[in-house]
Amino acid sequence: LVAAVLCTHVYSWLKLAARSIFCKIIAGQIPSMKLYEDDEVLAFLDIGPIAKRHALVIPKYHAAKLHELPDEHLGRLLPVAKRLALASGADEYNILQNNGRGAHQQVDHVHFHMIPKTSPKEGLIIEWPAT
Ligand code: IU
Repeated sequence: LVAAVLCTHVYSWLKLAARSIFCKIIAGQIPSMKLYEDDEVLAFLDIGPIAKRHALVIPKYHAAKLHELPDEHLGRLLPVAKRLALASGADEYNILQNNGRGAHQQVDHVHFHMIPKTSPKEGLIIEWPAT
């Protein structure tokens, strides 16, 4: 039994090690400024923001590029990005999603950027469903 438990741990560690830095953020192994979380999606502040309240929305399912993400895991990504834009109070913002180094993707885990151009509000943490 001990060997089985050990194997399971080593296996899940290896699986995690093989995945992305965002998987480690999801697993809580790397801290992040969380803005929203549910069973499918995590949103957090970008560590290298190009604008105030620059946020990222990621699926918990690991896929490096958008075309590798099964449709059933696409569900709440854009609605959460939209909700973050609303929560930032910005009426001018970019939603960006890069795939591949040549397309400026640095982290191989699907993510949508929400980049406000104007941020009149203080907060970004969102409620779901919206009240
Ligand atoms: P890109 O679309 O893959 O280029 O964007 C990756 C983003 O992930 C970039 O804006 C980084 O600042 C951000 N990021 C992060 O928020 N936390 C991290 O630990 C790492 C990158 I590595």
